[in-house]
Amino acid sequence: SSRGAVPATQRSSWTSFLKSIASFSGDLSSLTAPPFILSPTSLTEFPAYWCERPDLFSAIADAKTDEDRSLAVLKWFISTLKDQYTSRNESMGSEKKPLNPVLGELFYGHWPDKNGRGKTNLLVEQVSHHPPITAYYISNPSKGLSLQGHNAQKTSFSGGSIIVRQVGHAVLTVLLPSGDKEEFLITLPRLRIDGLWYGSPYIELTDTSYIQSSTGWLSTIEYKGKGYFSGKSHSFKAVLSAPDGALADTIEGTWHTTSKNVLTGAPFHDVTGLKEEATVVDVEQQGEWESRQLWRAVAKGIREGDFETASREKSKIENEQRQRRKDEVTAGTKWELKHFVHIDNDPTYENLGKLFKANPPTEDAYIFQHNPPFGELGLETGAVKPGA
Ligand code: HCR
Repeated sequence: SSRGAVPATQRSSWTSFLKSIASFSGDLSSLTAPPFILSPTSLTEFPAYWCERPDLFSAIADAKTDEDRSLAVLKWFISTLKDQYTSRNESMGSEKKPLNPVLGELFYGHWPDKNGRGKTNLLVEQVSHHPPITAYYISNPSKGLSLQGHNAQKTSFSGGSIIVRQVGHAVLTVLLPSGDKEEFLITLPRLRIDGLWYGSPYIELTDTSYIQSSTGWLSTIEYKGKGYFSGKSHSFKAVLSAPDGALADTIEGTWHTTSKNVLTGAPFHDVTGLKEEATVVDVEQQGEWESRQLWRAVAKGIREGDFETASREKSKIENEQRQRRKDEVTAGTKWELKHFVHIDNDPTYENLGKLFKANPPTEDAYIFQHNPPFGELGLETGAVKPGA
């Protein structure tokens, strides 16, 4: 059968790559893939997808009731999915294999204040290399909003697809005008990567994810592909339930386009409009640990089709990392995280997770440290250099 998207010269290497994923489960990032499937972007850039519609994020702060706030959070969350899971297909033709971040890699950005929405800051740190774990802190201080989370993946292979279970969660904190704070525990959907045989991978979301508010309101989001609900790919159905468990709202649609409220028929989310990429300082101005500076030569090689250079530069980075780890063992020291502290059991996950019987019942977390110059208000990306 046709393997349309695989360049003729890379067919056998694509076949061996697929064989190696089939016989392997765990950390996909360590497998060598043929050039046509490589992306020049590191996974540390991905947390930006949480905020590429900054108006929807800031709107959370404007909701007046607990119910409206939970709906605003749901709307923002659903509206991030297109950017999180289909944007590589749009920008690069298919899902690609992102660069595997090194321990300590950093990514900073922001979305400027516009029309009173406030400035939104993005801070990302790679907190583990094997397995890859990425921690992030996104904040809109003028609106009293912050999102803290981390991401890791457990992968397996089934029926020709890669199944990715996302490990990690996010906590959204809203400072209310009353001075109280409301917290939302956000769990993440499961992914299936289809289209592998043809060399044009794309994501389908499956199973269920939750958004549990500390007020008791709960969104349960079910994901289905072709052949379910509406029969369309990227379908979802979200149910909002009140603290007493009563059904309050049902939303249905496709997460990469639009949805509507099933009870009232009112339009709910709409991501057919443009997204807004984070403002990031020019690579020339970035510090050596900042993602685009760190991967600069590799990314250039991939973009220009000079894969020899790309792979030589990648080996340089990897060898340097190995040497660092060896030196640490010799010196009896340990790599220090810059912005986060690791905790084994996240109390917010445990407490809010109980309300919807989260599985697993506990998870670890990386807690953002409000240290100057990267304390919330001092987070002026580009104005202060990391380590300065
Ligand atoms: C699975 C994946 C790396 C992880 C990516 C995550 C889950 C990261 C967190 C973001 O919030 C959302 C997200 C979106 C991506 O779809 C997902 C990536 C898709 C592919 C990549 C694999 C490690 C690479 C597999 C190689 C294939 C494409 C040949």
